[in-house]
Amino acid sequence: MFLAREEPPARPELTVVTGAQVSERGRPEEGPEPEPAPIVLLLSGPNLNLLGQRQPEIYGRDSLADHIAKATLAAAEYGLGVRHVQSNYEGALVDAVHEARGEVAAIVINPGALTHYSWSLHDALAAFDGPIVELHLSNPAGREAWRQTSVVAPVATGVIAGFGGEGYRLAIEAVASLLRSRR
Ligand code: CA2
Repeated sequence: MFLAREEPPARPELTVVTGAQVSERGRPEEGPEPEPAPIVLLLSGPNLNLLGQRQPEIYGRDSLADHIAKATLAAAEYGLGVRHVQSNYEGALVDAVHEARGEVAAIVINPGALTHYSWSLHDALAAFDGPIVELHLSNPAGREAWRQTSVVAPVATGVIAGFGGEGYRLAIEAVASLLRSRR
């Protein structure tokens, strides 16, 4: 089948294929299967679903959805896809890390307050093979003493903290660079 610009395609995902040889299965007949975009799992811990509603002087005015949208756009620039999971339950986040194993290229995690005491999240992340970026909107090192310990940091590749929402873009850039250097 040959799709020309003026011929409306039967399937919306074919709209980007203009003037190319396309098989009945909807992919170019020649050349290898296109590689699926590597996925970055964004994990958000307890209370982050309330971002933008309280304490804007610490966490900013943007909602979590705003941050994820920006991270998704930044990831697309590097040919990366994004999956996002937010939970107020430690076990759900542990499950999400387990499910990421072998499926996801990298993890960016803002564990919320779990940062400071969740050894189960620490252990789950330790069993993940790809790069892990620990991300915080605020800079916990400059806040209350109990926030100054991270049990996640020892199993993270690196930590980005204190840059507000800009941290999401920085985290994606870090992950893209780490994945490039692994190739
Ligand atoms: O700075 C960060 O990103 C934190 O991970 C945010 C966590 C906090 O426990 C960490 O120490 C640092 C908490 C996020 C709670 O955010 C709220 C936002 C609005 C209303 C209530 C909580």
